[in-house]
Amino acid sequence: MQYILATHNQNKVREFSRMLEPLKIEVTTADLPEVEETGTTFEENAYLKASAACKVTGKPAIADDSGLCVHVLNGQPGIHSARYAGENATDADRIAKLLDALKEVPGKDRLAKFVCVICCVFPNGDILTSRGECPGSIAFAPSGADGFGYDPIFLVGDKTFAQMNSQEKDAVSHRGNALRTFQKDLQLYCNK
Ligand code: ITT
Repeated sequence: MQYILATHNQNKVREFSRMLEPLKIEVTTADLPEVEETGTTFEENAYLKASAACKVTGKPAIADDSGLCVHVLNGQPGIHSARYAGENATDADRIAKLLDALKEVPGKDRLAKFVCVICCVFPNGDILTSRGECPGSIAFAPSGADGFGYDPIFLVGDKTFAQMNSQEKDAVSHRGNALRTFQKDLQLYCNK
């Protein structure tokens, strides 16, 4: 069966493609309209994106809603991570804004987690939802050249996500954890 990967974020496409490869399911992108993310949770927004893509294409659709939750900022930017510094801002703008918000915060209080919720909606209305998290902390300055988004300032142990190679990131990341659960759920669903 062919699945539509309902995202406009090419970095997510790259991570999904490399992690879904062993699953032997055909995943493809499509030219999809932007969906307004009006939900108040990662779960609601992932469902909005997946259900809209399923409706447009008539195929099962997989969406990812993800973000960075900083404890001392009461979980912000959270579901607003993509637009934290405004509509047309760059990754560098978002990172600068977050580092500025934390400039008085000492290392021990810079705890954060990345969250990823994957939702798959089938044409018959069935829904699979998987959540993955990755605990870490926010660095004082960006380091590393790999990855995307907030990767240069998200520390797991002594390395940022942007200092890890793709296998290292996938092994611990929120998306890796969500995808491993999704993989098991999808297998169970398909064998029902
Ligand atoms: P789609 O909705 O089209 O999938 P998006 O980028 O708008 O793309 P989200 O609404 O889920 O997706 O926003 C997620 C944001 O959180 C993303 O733009 C990054 O800024 C950040 N983010 C998510 N996963 C990340 C990761 O693995 N590394 C770094 N930043 C990440």
